[in-house]
Amino acid sequence: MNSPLLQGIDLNVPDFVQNARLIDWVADMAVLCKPDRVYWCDGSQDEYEHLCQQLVQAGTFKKLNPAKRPNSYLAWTDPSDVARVEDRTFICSEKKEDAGPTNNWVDPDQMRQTLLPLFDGCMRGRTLYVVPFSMGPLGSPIAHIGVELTDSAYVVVNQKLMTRMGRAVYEVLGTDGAFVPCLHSVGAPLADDAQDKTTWPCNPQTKYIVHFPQTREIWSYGSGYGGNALLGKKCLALRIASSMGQQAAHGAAPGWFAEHMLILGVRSPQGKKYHVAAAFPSACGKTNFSMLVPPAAFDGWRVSTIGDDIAWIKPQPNGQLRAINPEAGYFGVAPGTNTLTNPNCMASLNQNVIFTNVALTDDGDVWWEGMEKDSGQLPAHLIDWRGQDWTPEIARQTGAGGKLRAAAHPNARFTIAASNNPALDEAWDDPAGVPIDAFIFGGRRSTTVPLVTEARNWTEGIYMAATMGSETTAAAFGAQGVVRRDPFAMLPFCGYHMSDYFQHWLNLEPKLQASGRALPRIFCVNWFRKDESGHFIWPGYGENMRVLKWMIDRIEGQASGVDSLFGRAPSYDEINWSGLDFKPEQFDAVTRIDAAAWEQEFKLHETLFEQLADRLPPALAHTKAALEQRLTASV
Ligand code: SAT
Ligand code: MN
Repeated sequence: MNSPLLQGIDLNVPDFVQNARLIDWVADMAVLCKPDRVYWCDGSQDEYEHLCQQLVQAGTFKKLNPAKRPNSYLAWTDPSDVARVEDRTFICSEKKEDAGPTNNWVDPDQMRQTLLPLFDGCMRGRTLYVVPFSMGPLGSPIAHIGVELTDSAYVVVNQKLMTRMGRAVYEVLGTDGAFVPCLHSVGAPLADDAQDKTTWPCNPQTKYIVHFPQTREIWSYGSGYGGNALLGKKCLALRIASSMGQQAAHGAAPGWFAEHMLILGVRSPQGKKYHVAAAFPSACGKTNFSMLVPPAAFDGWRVSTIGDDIAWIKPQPNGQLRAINPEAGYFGVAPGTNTLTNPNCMASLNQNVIFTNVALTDDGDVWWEGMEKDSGQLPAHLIDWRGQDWTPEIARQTGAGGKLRAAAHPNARFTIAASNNPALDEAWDDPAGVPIDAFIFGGRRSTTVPLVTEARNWTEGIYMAATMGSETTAAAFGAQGVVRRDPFAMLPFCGYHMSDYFQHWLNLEPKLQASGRALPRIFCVNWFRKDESGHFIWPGYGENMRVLKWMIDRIEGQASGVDSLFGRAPSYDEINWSGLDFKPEQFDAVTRIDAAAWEQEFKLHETLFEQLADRLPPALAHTKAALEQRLTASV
């Protein structure tokens, strides 16, 4: 392949890139963004190390002490660029109604008119990296390929850990294979001296995270952080993919589902394997749950990880729902993680890690809030995520509300390849996926929602998932700790009208009926209930195995449960308490249904339904009426 010179930019197309549409698109985007050079990533280890070295030289990365944390790096972002920006995230479908009332919408033509001048020359002085990646096992019929063009080397090295990235993807693309074009710029062109004045280039004023579901394109401008910039994750694997899965449904075809769900495997001592997909909002412990270590009382049980954040679920002709993890790595929350809360995760972080916005220790290692539980003490001195001195004394003086000032940002993250995880499931990379036996939906709720209930039928389960609420976390900009409805934990990630999304899920039941196979069970959980003094009642983490085991007993017909307002619930003695001192009063405190609180809760469900009224499936309104009637009958 020759290398055309476009308006002074050498495209440098390597021989192994043969896809005409890809080459044309890169050429067009290079002309638009005007980088100094174009570099086609091959995904090799050499390339990774070279780029990390370059990031160290630029001051973006600090190389950690190799004796403590081999092959690992620490990045500190601009303090304005630390989380997803939901109010700058757009679904630009042709019609506003198709984006629905929960998404920001702008007419696609108008959005292009806004974006083109922003992208014009946005990569001046920088390199345009071509990053080919596969979401899902390479070449698998359920995988989709994306190509991200980015001017951030930080994005390239993260994508290397998070996805199947590199030369093999160009091979799968061949001469005419399809891909989702993902254009990303930090939005900080360099002046003539081509020297960054900052170690975290971004655009503090202007950010756009834009999805065009009809043409399946992603355009992201102004942020270098996480889901704003690693476009395979929330943008492609959730927003674009959710819309692709729904568009694939017609007639008897059920389509497929791109979900904000972890996938875990549970193996019984007898060797029977179950698979569970669980939806929780960002920063609610999905990584912890997917790497759970069962307590000693569950000797012989093993939990293994298929995925920690996203599931693509494909209904099969035999009625099975098979799920794959489209990602190949984890971008997890560091603060709170320690060997007590998640020993598997701590072991995954021993080497080959990119840390973002955690603190730096004096011996060149990392630290975050929660690690003091392992060592029994706070470090005497750190450099915090803003690059400032941190001592317990300074933290006490500068903290707000009687708390120590945090050394790590609350949304600080680690990036690792899935292969780092000692609890990785043997089938995690299987192109056929794993069969799902149960779905779990959970939010972060201090009150109201009980520890666990099982839906009485499919529609009631969809209702539970659709009306899920959660206290907001540091994963997105905005006030924290406020309860917001987060249907299926998909509020920020659904690429189309939320009511149509509910209908897509409801349609599964009639469409799979012909197979004769029962649909997966649906459970609703809340690990986060607090007592009057504000302490968590449920111990959580590994102890969640006790709840998981009850679910398996339900699947096996070994626990009858008791009737509850919100489905079937366990009785105290259906849970294995061996090795845990958890009294019936405490159990009552995490499972009790407070009628007054639920009356309020149904009002909040109503607010959501009013917002979605134009297309809300009637089945959900009927379920709500039935549940409210139960509540009235119970008081
Ligand atoms: O920053 S990300 O969007 O990748 C993480 C999250 O919100 O869960
Ligand atoms: Mn997530």
